Amino acid sequence: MLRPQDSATRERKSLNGLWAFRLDSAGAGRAEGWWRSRLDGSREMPVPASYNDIVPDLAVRDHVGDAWYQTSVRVPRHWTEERIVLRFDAATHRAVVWVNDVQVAEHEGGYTPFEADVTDHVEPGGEARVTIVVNNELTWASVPPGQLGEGPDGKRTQNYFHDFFNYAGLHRSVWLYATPKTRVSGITVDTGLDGGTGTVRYAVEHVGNASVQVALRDAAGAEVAISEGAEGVLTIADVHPWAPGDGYLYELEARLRDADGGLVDSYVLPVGVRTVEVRGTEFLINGEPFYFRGFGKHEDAPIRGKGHDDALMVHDFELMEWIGANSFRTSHYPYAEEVLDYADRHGIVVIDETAAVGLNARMTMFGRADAPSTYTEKTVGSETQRNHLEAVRELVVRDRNHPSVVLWCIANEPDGGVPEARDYFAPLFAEARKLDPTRPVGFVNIMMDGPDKCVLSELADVLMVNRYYGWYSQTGDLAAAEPVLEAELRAWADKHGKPIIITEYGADTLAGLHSVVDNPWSEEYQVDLLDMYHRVFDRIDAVVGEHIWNFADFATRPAIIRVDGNKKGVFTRDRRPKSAAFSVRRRWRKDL
Ligand code: BDP
Repeated sequence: MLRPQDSATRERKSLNGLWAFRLDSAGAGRAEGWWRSRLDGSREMPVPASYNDIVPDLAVRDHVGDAWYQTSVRVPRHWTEERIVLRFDAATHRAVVWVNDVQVAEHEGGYTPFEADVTDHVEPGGEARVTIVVNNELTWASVPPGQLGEGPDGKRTQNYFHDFFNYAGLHRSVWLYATPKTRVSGITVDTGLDGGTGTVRYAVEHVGNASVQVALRDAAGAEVAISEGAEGVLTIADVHPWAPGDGYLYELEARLRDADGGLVDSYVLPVGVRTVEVRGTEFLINGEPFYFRGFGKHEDAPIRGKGHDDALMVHDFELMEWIGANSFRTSHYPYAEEVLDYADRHGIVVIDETAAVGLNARMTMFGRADAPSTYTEKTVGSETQRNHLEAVRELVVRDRNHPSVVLWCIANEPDGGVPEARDYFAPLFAEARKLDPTRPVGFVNIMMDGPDKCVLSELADVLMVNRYYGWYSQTGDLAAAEPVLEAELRAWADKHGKPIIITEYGADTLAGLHSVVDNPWSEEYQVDLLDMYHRVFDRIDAVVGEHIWNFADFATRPAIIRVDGNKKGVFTRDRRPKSAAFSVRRRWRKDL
């Protein structure tokens, strides 16, 4: 699905702003047809944003069920010959959309876009009512999973198995856009390097009768290659590769022409020419060993929750540059496409993750006698797997043209210690590889499934592991934690001979709490714990990356191990540095 853009033949109109909004715990709106008229009793709600923290009311913050958004849009009057499309960059976690009285779209999954051709339902020059019901319920079948329950007052309650707040709403932009009826409908590119020569293998899909021409321009706008036909290879002499720290982008323009040579459609795609390869225990970008320095992040901020915000995004990238990070993981869901565009332009490397977090009954219900096993038809079963497969597809299809993305992550900390895990995961790995044979595929391993236990690591090209020695075990005892960490990482290296990225390690830290002795929660303890991990990483050749958990403190639901959220950030939630930010910067910014 191509993103909306303004081009020689295309135009888009943002629907961002204040929408009418109404909660609907009882689910009455679907039966009563709330889309048929103006939303009664609504309040105003910003889009994009999570709705949860906008209103100072627990009933909004902890709402479970449907929430309705409505706006009206004036369709540009000159869109008379066009195909008109309504697109949501995300609606968390599922949605149904109406234009005026007609249902036009339905989508499952909170972090990938969807759209509807609404040409037949709107009038150029006229106004159209757009209504969307967004539902935030998580069940065993959804990705991520959760469990619905009932409180003593008969109210629906939501339990879930991931450690971040279940924000919901319209988190990303909404667009009305126009394309010609004969149009480019998809583009994929794979790039290669051979000495100083670069190649861009492309495939352009289109709808309607037209011939395809593809041109490639360099960053200065000079045309460097041109090709006729829907598929082909563009060759670039003296190529400027995309590389970590050097986000050099070419611009590929796909043009459709009619029989007289007239321009029918034009779509412009930024392209970075680079290669990715796993060889032995090395992770190679453009044939050079790459070492990941950075963070697991979240889309999370006060007030707006998971709503995309350009100011916050640019600030986060600036802080990452300040500290010397060269990469991050989109833990634990696909991020806004604006984030990947920025990473492309700035040479930041991305591990791109699906929303499959918390597929682990043993972990999440630890110690409970009634803990179900993870992979059953009543828990993570075939319906979950179908949704998960679709989540993998939507991620790869959405993001495969981004040079910044170098590795697909299918899930975070699933239960990988039981044989059923393989049956569940093997088709997901196969699908990712089928859709994109050019990138390695992995998943993130949980601490309790060590190298002798994990049955999934065989399937992965790269080992990604989250470890919390010195925090969740050996708490406060770094001297005890160090040898355990080292022994385990060595065991992984010996067993698989694959590159290892430590995708999470860290300590909850309350900014402003200081201690002269190793004292968990203090700023000094975070510094010391990270130092200890770094010493170990430097002793093991197979370790090719360190992603600290987390870039910044983030919201979680209330829990006795959480003080106003998860505090493992190197920055606070409002992006102030803790002491660790400076010590990490000294390690990562050797140039200073
Ligand atoms: C890991 C999870 C991450 C949590 C982290 C923690 O992958 O989402 O936030 O632990 O406990 O298990 O801080």
